[in-house]
Amino acid sequence: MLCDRVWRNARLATLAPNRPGLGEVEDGLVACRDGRILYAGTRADAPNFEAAETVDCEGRWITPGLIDPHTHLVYAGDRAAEFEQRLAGASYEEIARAGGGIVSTMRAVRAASEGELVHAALPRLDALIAEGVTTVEIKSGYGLSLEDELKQLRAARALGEARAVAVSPTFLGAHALPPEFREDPDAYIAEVCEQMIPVVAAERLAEAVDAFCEGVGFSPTQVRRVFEAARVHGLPVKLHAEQLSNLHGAALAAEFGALSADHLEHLDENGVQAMAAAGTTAVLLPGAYYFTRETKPPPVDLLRAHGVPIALATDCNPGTSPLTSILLVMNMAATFFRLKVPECLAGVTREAARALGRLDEIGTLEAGKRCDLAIWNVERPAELVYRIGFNPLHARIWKGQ
Ligand code: DI6
Ligand code: FE
Repeated sequence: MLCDRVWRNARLATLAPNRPGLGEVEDGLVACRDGRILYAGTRADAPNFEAAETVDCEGRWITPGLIDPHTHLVYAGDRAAEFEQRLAGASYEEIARAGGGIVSTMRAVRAASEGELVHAALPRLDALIAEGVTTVEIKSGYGLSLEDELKQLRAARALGEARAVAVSPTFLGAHALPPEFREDPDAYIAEVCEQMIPVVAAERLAEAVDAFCEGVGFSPTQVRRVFEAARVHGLPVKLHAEQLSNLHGAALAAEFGALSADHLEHLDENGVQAMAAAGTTAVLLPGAYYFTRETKPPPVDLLRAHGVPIALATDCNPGTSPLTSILLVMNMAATFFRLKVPECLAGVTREAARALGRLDEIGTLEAGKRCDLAIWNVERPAELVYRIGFNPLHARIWKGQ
């Protein structure tokens, strides 16, 4: 059988569903044609491939290319000074109320050009790529005006053109209240629903709509309006829910068939049940948990008991998770949230793909999917979760290259 490339003499963590654990294959082989996986499995069962190029993996492990399904990668400026204020005793909410927080990043983003946003975000994207990330979700939400939100989404798209990585852009206009709407938050929500979402949808600048459902963000009633507008324009939704308090955002998201509900430290069993019934993925963000010194972990046992898929992400953002290591995310999820090794690896591959609504395209090593691979210098997959601050990536393949 003709193909472009074969990776042989490899051990595979296929993450294929219906297989236990990591779907491991000893003496495995991956064949690629036209950027797609033609075959991934044992050498013994493989057809005879005639490949233009054959790569000997020398026994290394191959996983699906890693996926970061929740980031705010596109922003300008930094918030290191606020970090110092927090070290001096100020809380995240106090800083936000004093005009810092998300609004200070908004000012920096508004002042930046699209090109400057791309330039600022590239080192963060490159850090993720260096750890085997082949797909990254990127949210807007620091422009908070039509023009500036569009600029952020265009910068996200440009990042995907600048690097060999797939970008999945999300519109997060309802992230924070811009100061010009301080007296009338509902008028800002109207702007998001009536001015921004229609343009974002028409210009195909986002694949989904997100919101921040929180005391310092928007109320469930306001989020509902955003979700209704998204539905009218055919965009799936996801939600920052139950991060600092329980406003029952996850159940609201589930009511709209959300792709995911994210954070979830304060989620209760009703919310878990609603997510399970709707097929909504839980995206856990241990970087934000760590950086804000949260002490209440998300209800992982309940998520498991109800069969809610669990994904993991960096939440890379300047305020609560200045983190650009997906490997460290896995380690933190294991240490803080007690996820098992297969759950951690599935969380940044198969379940992350599910959270993006792209499981038919990426996230496992299965024939027909995009040939996105990460090849690792490890003896066992647990090393990818166990080590702290060490990157054993040997090679990263995107679309077969
Ligand atoms: N939750 C978060 O943790 C970030 N956004 C959100 O909705 C915080 C973003 C920031 O502080 O800049
Ligand atoms: Fe976030």
